[in-house]
Amino acid sequence: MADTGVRTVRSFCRVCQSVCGILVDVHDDPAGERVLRVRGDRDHPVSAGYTCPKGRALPQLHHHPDRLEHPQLRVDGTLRNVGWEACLDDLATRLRTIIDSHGPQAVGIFLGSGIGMDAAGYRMAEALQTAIATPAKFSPLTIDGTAKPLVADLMGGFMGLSCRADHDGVDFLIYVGSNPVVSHGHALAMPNATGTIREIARRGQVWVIDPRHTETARLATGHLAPRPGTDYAVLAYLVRELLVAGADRDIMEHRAVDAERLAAAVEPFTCAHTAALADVDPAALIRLRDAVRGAGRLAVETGTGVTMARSANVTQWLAWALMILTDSMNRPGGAWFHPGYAYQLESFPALPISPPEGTFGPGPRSRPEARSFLGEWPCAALADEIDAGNIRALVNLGGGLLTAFPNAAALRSALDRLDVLATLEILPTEITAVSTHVLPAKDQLERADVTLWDILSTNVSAQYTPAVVAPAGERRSAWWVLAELGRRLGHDLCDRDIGGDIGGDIGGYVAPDADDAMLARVMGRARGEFADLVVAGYQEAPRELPAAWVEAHLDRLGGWRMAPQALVDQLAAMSSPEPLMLVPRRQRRHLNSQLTFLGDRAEILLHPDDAAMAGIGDGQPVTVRNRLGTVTGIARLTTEIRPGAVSVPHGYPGANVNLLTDDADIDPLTGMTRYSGLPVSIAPAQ
Ligand SMILES: Nc1nc2c(c(=O)[nH]1)N[C@H]1C(S)=C(S)[C@@H](COP(=O)(O)OP(=O)(O)OC[C@H]3O[C@@H](n4cnc5c(=O)[nH]c(N)nc54)[C@H](O)[C@@H]3O)O[C@H]1N2
Ligand SMILES: Nc1nc2c(c(=O)[nH]1)N[C@H]1C(S)=C(S)[C@@H](COP(=O)(O)OP(=O)(O)OC[C@H]3O[C@@H](n4cnc5c(=O)[nH]c(N)nc54)[C@H](O)[C@@H]3O)O[C@H]1N2
Ligand code: SF4
Ligand SMILES: [Mo]
Repeated sequence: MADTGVRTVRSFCRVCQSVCGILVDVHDDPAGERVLRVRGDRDHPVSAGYTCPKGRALPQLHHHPDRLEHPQLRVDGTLRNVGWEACLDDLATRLRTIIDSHGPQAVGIFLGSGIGMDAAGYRMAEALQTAIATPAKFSPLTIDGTAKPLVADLMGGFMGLSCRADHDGVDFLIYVGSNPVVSHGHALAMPNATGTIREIARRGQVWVIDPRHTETARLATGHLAPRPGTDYAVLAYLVRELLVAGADRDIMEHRAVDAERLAAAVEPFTCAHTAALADVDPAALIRLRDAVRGAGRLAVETGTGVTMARSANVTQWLAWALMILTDSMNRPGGAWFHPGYAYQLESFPALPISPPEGTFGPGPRSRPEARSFLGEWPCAALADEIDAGNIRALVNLGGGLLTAFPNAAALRSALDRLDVLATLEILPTEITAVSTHVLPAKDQLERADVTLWDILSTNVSAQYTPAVVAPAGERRSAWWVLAELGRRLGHDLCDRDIGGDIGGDIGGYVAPDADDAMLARVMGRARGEFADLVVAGYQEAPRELPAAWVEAHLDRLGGWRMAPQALVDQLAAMSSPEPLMLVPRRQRRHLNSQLTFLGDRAEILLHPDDAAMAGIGDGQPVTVRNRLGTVTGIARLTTEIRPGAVSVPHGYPGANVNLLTDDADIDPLTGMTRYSGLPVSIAPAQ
């Protein structure tokens, strides 16, 4: 190896939450390190050699010619390279002035997907937000899906119940509005989803409920294509039928409360009513019902097709109801609850039990109807809060904002009103272009890291990677940038608890390359020693199923709450779907607004009948329209999508679907934006 100058570093990919094990080949050239290649690590205990095109593109991302290298400050309308001192001094002075005259809530913080995969950076961002004491915290929670924690809270009395299929044992798996073959799972890490799903379909049944015959549906044993947003009806029908016959008696008697109210709520969902509402063949519904009745245990996995719809909460509720009624919760062959690796839920003497009406806090002043959920404000309220003059500075930590938030046109003009827009990024974006401060961060190959979202894993594990290469230019670790900003605002963040033990020895100033010291603190309360994780790269603890801590929690709860009133009310208020509705979808070679240079295009999938009615041909530009705006992409006519659904991907600055999404259209319980099931019209592009 030494003679070729090529070394191989074992790491893990942090483009998405599947955190595949990778081997990175680096050429140590006197002119600088060159990242040559990323390939799958066959010895990795979870991903076993799997990678996708996004992970394999890390060398291209790292060496992207536009990568940010220097802190920039807007002077007289132009971004200029200045050193860290000048940039951070200016930023801190301006934030201090804003806080002094308008209060801490005038500073908003967005913890975007970019910092979401940077463990020390993310924890330091939380510490900064706590130190500033601003309630104006935003994250992808309210633009991705709030239904999962909400339903965990309302039905299970604890938001931290993170439920997922027991892939090793499940013989009957239903996907609703998720396409893991492309996405690798929603709120669940599925490297090599294709292999996992094939295996389950071989030994049992996999059903996909999706308006599109997706890549995942192609591997499934059954597919149902209801009209967008009507999945709740299909699940309500299954729950209704199980309550008539097939529900587990023992569970009904000892582990479930309010079953009568659940039965009353789903009573209207007869086969005929459901078939008409969802526009599916009644015979297909009966086949699915019979399969469910015959299955014994099962698991239902939902994705963004569900969590972004108006019916998000009720659909998630009924998915859980189905798993509870079949005695699948906390059972092999059903679903399990992740206890956490960096934190350990089973070590709590008693998990807190939340009130039946849920847990919410006060929201932003400009949007009285929007509440805070999980300590965050709805992303959909950001533009209004800026327009109202309540938020005057925004710290954007690795976020796409305009391609991610609803009503991009309104947000764009709101951003122009800000006194301060500071963006921590690795590449220039349409947000850095309008920022007052641009803070260049190390990319994932330039920093050591651990798996922050270990609860999304399919097992109880953690990973560590060293930095693969040295950072170029003046790029710094996100945690260092935030700690230095905090220090200038009078907060010693390096001395704070950022997830682990308060390390006595690294308070005060910390060298910018002390990534490992920060990671040790992030992992301070973890199951294994950080020093051992550094050596091994991967640590795993046994998975307990059934888990005693879940049963103990249910004992204290008194059984699953089968019919939370808020959800019963939302179900009763559901209205009929519109004739033509926009639905979201992920594409293989980009992640949200990232990696669009790999060649994915804004292809809009249309059923040939819908296209013919609008006079649109295959491969022609099509304009999708509603009262807010238009988005234009290339039409692809295909019978893989059902009539009445228009599938539009997101993440393209030049074909931004968020010109159509409405920041006023939020879930009244949680503030989640509606991105799925928007009424639209289509026409050939002018
Ligand atoms: N209409 C519509 N809107 C949607 C969605 C949809 O389906 N439809 N999906 C929603 C979902 S699920 C989500 S999660 C959000 C995502 O929205 P965002 O959280 O805004 O995510 P990205 O667009 O991925 O932007 C991430 C940014 O981080 C930067 N970045 C990459 N690596 C690093 C790094 O190592 N450090 C730092 N500091 N930055 C880095 C990238 O360059 C990129 O600009 O969008 C939501 N918006
Ligand atoms: N390649 C790639 N991978 C990604 C991402 C990416 O951008 N690209 N993004 C990552 C992020 S941030 C997230 S949150 C996850 C999301 O992961 P998933 O939720 O699995 O996302 P999708 O692959 O878009 O699958 C959503 C499916 O819902 C369907 N759908 C739309 N509307 C409805 C509806 O009303 N009912 C039903 N039943 N189905 C509907 C769509 O047709 C689509 O097949 O993916 C992650 N992984
Ligand atoms: S699925 Fe792809 S993007 Fe996600 S971690 Fe694995 S290689 Fe990276
Ligand atoms: Mo997401």
